[in-house]
Amino acid sequence: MSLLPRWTRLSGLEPLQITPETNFVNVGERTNVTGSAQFKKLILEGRLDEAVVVARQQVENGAQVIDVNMDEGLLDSAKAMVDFLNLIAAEPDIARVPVMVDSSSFRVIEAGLKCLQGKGIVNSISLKEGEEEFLRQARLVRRYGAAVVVMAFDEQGQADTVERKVEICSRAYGLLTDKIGFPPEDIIFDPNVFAIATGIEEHDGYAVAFIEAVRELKRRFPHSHVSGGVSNVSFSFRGNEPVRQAIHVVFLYHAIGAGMDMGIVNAGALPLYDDLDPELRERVEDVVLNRRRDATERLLKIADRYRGRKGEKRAEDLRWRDRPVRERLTHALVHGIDAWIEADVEEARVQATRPLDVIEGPLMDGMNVVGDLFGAGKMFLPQVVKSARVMKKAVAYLLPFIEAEKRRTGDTGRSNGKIVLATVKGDVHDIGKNIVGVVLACNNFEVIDLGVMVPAQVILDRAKAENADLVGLSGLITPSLEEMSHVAREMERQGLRMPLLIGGATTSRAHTALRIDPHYRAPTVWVKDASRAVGVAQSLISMELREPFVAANEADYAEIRERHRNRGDGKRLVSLQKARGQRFDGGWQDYEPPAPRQPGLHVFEDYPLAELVEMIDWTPFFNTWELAGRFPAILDDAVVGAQARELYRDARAMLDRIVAERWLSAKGVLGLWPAHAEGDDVVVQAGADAATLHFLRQQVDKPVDRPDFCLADFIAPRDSGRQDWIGAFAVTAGLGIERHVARFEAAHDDYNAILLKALADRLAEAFAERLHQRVRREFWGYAADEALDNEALIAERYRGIRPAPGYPACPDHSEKATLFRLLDAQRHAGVELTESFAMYPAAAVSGYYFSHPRSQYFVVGRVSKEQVQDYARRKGVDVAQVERWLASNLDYDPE
Ligand code: B12
Repeated sequence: MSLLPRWTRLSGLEPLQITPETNFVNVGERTNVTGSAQFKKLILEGRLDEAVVVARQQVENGAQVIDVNMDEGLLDSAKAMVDFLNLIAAEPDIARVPVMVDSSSFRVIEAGLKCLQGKGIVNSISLKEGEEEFLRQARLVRRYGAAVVVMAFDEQGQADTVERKVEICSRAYGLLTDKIGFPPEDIIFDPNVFAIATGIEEHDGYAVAFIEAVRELKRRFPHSHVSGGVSNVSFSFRGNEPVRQAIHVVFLYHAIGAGMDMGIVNAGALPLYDDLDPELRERVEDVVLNRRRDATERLLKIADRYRGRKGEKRAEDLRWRDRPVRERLTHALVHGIDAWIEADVEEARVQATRPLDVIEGPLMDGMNVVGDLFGAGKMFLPQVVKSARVMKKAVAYLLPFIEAEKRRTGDTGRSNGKIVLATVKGDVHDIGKNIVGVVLACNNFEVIDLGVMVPAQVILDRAKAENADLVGLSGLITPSLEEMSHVAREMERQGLRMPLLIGGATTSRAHTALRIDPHYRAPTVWVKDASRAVGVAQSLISMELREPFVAANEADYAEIRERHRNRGDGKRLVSLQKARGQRFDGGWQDYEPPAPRQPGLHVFEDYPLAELVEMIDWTPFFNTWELAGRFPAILDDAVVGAQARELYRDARAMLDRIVAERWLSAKGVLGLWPAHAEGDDVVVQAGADAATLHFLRQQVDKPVDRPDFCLADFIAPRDSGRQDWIGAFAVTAGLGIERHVARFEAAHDDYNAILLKALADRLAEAFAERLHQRVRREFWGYAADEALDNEALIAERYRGIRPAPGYPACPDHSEKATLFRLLDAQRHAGVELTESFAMYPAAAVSGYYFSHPRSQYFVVGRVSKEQVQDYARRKGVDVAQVERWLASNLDYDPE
C-alpha cells in the first residue's frame, strides 16, 4: 500500500492540493458582506443572480478558494448562507473551487457546512469560549469533513505577543489532534495581524510578533498552515496607498519567508525589493521589523513624499555600470536591461579563453539568478521574459564567434537538455507555449520550437532527428486534447521513449492521466504553467530526481484513474427528458421579441483600431503574464503592482504604435436573421439559406425553480407563434501581425513578440465587445438608449449575450462551421477555420447574439450518453465523432 504524502487536500467539484511547492493560496474575499460593499448591497437587495456573478468573477480571476460571509445585522445570516451556497453549487464553473464558510456564528457555519459538496474550510473557531465549546465545534467541523481556521483567541482574549500566539495555537493544535484526531494538514492558524505604526509604543512589535509566531508555528507544526488578513497591518496609513503598499510588500515578504502560506490577498509571489524606493523600503522595514525606536517618526517624515507616487524609483541609478563586467552582466539579466549588453559581452569575450565560456560562465550564472528568483516567486513573468531577451541578444552577439570556434575545434558546448515544443495540429495558439519556451531557455534548455498547427508526424520526426530529451505539446481548445492523445499513441507506436509534457488552457491533470498517459509508456506529465515547467523539465532530465519524480507522478495519475473508475457515487445527472422538462421559460405569451432595425449581413472592412483601444478589458492581459488581479486595482496591488504598472506602460506604448503605424488591421462581419427554436436546436433563415444550430442542455440536478439551461431556450419556439431572431458574428484584429512578430523574433525580442500577440487578442475581444454594443444600439436596436461605461460593459450589465462556440454554454467547437457558412466569414472577415475549428489569425472571436432580456451565460458541464446520442442524431454525425468533439464534457467513458 502506498501512503499519500501529508498534503492538505481540499475540493469543490475539483481537487485543490496544497503541496510544499504551492507558493501561497489565494482566497477570494469579495463574496463577503463584511468586506465588500458591493456584495452586501446585492445580497440585501435580494439580487442573488448578480451575487453569483461576483463569485464567478472571483474564480475566473484566480481565487483558489472563495470565502463566503453573510454576517450582517439585517440578514438572516444562516438562511442567506444556505441560499447562496446552494445557488453556487449548481454552477459548475464556480463550484469547482472549495468554499471557505466564514462567520462569527457557529450556527451559520454549520448551516453552511451542510451545503458543501466538496471539502471546504471553516473560518473560524477559537478557544474564546473555552475548551468544551471549541472541541464541540471542532468535532462538528470534522464530522462535516472540512478543514478549519483557528484564531489565536482564548478565554483571556486575542493574542498579541509571539508567546501568546504560539501558546494558544499550540494548545488548540494539541486539543484538535489528540482529542479528536484532527489531521494536522487540515488546521490553518490565524495568529492575528494587527496595525503597526499607530503611535502607541506597544503596537510597534505587532508585525514582528506575527512573523515570529508564523516561524515558530511552522517549525512546530510543519503540516499545518498559517493565514492572516494582511491589510490590517498598514491601517494607520489609510489614505496613503503607496506607503500602505510598501508596508504590505515588506510584511508579506517576511511573513511568507517565515512560512505564511495562505491569505486573503492577491498574492501569487513576491516582488523584487528593488522595485521599492530604497529609502522607503528601508524605513518601512524599520517599522515592520521594529528595528529602531524612532522608526514610525522617520517613516512619517518621508511618507508624504510618496503620496500620489507609486513607490517605485524614478531616476535611473547607473552605479551598477561601475562594477566588474561579470556583475554587470548579472545585473543586466536580472533587470532585463539590454542597452549595454553587446559592449559588456564583448568585454567578457575578450577576457575569456573561448567565446562559449561567456555563455557558460557569467551569462548562465546571471540566468541562474533569474531562474532562482522566479522559482522562489520573487520575480515575475514579464521580468523573466525581458531577461530572456537580454540573454538572447547576448547569445546572438556571440554566435558568430562560437561558430568560428566550433569550426576550429569541434566544441559545441553543453545544454541542460533539448526539448521539442509544438502547438498540435488544428490549433493556432502559441502565447502559452512561447512563454514556456522562453522560461526553459532561461534555464539553459535548448528549445526547438516547431510553431503552431504541427502534425504529429512532424513532431515525431523532429524529436527523433534531434535526439530530443523531451517533447512538449500545447493546445488551447478541446479538439486539441484528442490530437494530443493521438500524438502520444504515435510516439508509442513508433518506439519513442522521451518524456512527454502536456500544457495549455484546456488541458488538465485529469485529462492527461485518463486520456494521454495510458497511451504512452514513457513519463507523460501535465504542466500547469510556465513557473512549473522548469522544475518538471529539470526533474525529468536529472539522474537523481527523475526516478522519484516519475514515480510520484505515476502514483498521482494512477490514483486519478482509480478515483475515476470508482466515481459511481458522484453527483448524478438527470435524464434528458427531465432536464428538458425543467427548461428555461422565456414567457413567450407575454413577450414580443424585438425585430432588428437592420437585419441581414453587415461587413466591416478595416475597422478603426482607435475606437477599440478604449474598450479593452485589461484583466485577462495581466493574467496572460501570470500577474493575478483585476484591472485597474492590479496597478496598485501590494504584491504585483509595480510589475503590472511597468507592463501596462509598455503595452500602452506599443498600442499607440499599433494604431498610429497601422501594424494590425481588424475585419469583421455580423448577421441578424429570423429564427425559431425546435427543441434544443435553433432554425435560422438567412435569406435563401436555412441552417440549424445545435445546442446542448445542462443536466444538473437542480431545485425545481432553477432551470436546466440550453441556449435554444432563449429563442421563441415555433409553436409560440412569436417571430424571433438570432445574430452571429466573426471578428479578427490579427490581420498583418506575422510581419511584426517576425521582426521582433529576428531581433531576439520575445518580450515584444508576446506583448504584440497579447494586445492583438485584446483588440479582437474589444472588437467583439464593440460590435455587440453596436448591435444592441443600432443594428438590432433593442437597447438604443443604452449608455454604459467600459467597466459596466466588462461586467456585462447589458441586455443580451454573445456566447462563442467553445465557451461553456456551447462547448461544441464544430458549430463554428455553420456559423462561418452563414456569415461567409472567410471572405468577409478574413478568418479561416482549421480542421479542429480553431480560427486563424489567432486573435479572432466568433459567436452568437441572443436578445432575450433574461438570456444569460451558464455552463453546460457534463452530459450523458443519452444526450450525446440525441445530439449526434440531430447533427447527423456519428456518436464517436461527437464524443471526440465533446471529450471534456462526457459523463462517461466512451469506447
Ligand atoms: C485570452 C483568451 C483568448 C484570446 C486569445 C488566446 C490566445 N491567443 O492564446 C482570444 C480573445 C483571441 C480568444 C479566442 C477564443 N477563445 Co479563448 N480564452 C482566452 C482566455 C481568457 C485566456 C487564455 C490565455 O491566453 N491564457 C494565458 C496563457 C499564457 O496561458 P496558456 O495558454 O494556458 O499557457 C500557460 C499554460 O497552459 C502552460 N502551457 C501552455 N502550453 C504549454 C506547453 C507545454 C509543453 C507546457 C509544459 C506548458 C504549457 O504554460 C503557459 C504559461 O503559463 C481563456 C480562459 C482561461 N482562463 O484560460 C479562454 C479560452 C481558452 N478560450 C476559449 C475559447 C472557446 C475561445 C474561442 C474558440 C471562442 C470563439 N468561438 O471565438 C476563440 C478561439 C480563437 C481562435 N483563434 O481559434 C475557451 C476554450 C474552451 C475549450 N474547452 O475549448 C477558454 C478556456 C474560455 C472558456 N472558459 O471557455 N481566447
